[in-house]
Amino acid sequence: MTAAAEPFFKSIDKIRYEGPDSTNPFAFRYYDAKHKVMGKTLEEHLRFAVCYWHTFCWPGGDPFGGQTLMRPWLNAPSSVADEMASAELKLRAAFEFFEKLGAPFFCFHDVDIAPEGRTLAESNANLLHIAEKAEAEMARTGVKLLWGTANLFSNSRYMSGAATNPDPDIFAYAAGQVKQVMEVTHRLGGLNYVLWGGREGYETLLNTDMRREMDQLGRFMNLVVEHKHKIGFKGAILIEPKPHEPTKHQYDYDCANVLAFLRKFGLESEIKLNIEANHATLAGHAFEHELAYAAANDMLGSIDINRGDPQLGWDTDQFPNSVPEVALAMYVIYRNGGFNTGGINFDAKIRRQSIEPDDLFHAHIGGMDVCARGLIAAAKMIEDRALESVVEDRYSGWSGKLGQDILSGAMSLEQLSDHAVANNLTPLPRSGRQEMLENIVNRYL
Ligand code: XLS
Ligand code: CA
Ligand code: CA
Repeated sequence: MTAAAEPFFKSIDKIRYEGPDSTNPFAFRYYDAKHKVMGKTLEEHLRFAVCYWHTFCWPGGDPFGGQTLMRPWLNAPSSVADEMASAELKLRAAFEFFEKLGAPFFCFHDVDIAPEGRTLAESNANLLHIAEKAEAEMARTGVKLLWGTANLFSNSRYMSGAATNPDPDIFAYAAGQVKQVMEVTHRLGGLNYVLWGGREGYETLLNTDMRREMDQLGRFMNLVVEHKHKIGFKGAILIEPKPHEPTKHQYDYDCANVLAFLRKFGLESEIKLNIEANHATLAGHAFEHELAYAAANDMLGSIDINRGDPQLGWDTDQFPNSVPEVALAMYVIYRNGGFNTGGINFDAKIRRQSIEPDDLFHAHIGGMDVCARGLIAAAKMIEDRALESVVEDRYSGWSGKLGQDILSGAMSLEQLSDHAVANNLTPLPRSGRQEMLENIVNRYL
């Protein structure tokens, strides 16, 4: 065996389910992949994905300091051959990790898996080379691709946006990058293609033509959808809303904002949403609000379950660790039918002091266990109709004749007024029962 082919996570064996009483830190206590709730296994429901970028590419920096995480594939010498060798080393470590963790899916940006070249053609060739290796690793391990995406924000060419850039050459470069990554995603059997707005936003109106930038972005999204159909990619195209960071104002602020944008450009039946918990927080929403808004508009595609921090002001991308919070999100997702092409991606970073490779396992094991506990609690609430029956009763009037006539358009404003007067309507307020419902939820946690 050559040194390069040695396992990276040498001391770790396959992570197994050992039950709630286990004290083994390298075991699942709740995520029993084959356990069934609501007719499917936890594995089939949750569809966990590990993200390539934070888990294998992030060096541990924060706004005040640089690298803390030392990995053999980071800080590669600058020769092209060495960069490619590092990318291959990283790929092997990544698949070793997915396999040992038992994660069924992964997600990547182009620049996470392959080094950028000096030109688009070189970058495309690098990506294709690594994609071939990834294809072999996927066949070997059975790990699948939840989604691919193009990084249209790190390179300085994108400092003023990609599709919204004032320079059409940059729009063309971004189009070329997305074309290549979508084709690679298709080739790898990816289930979704994600577009996060990166730097599609602005810092100051003093140098920005907002109408023009929105039109550019609408054109870009239409081109992406056209190409999807052209190549026969059957997966879903997803947009990931985020209100700010890195730009002060992002054009894809939240679910409602993205839906309005899609409708303006005639794309609402072509694109769904990838909703991140942390971005909901940054937008001033609860995660479950964003999920419910998407579900109510048939726009729920996939989720990034990483959370923010109540005290820190930047996008901290932490692993989920609160069962009550996650259970409410799970309730909304599975009450609305769960995932189709989507799944639960950990777009999450370990903390920069968690410098041991083992820490990557602790983070993902904890996150998967929290999600499993949340889903098990939510499934029980759904099956018992614990909240549902109260909500149904609250709206029961709408199933009666008056409610149906209003919704069907059978009554005008005048007819409603006449109805209220003629029947001498004196409706009484009814309790919303919030505390009682909160107590019911707590019984399940
Ligand atoms: C950044 C985003 C990013 C997307 C993929 O805040 O969360 O990681 O998920 O480009
Ligand atoms: Ca994020
Ligand atoms: Ca994300």
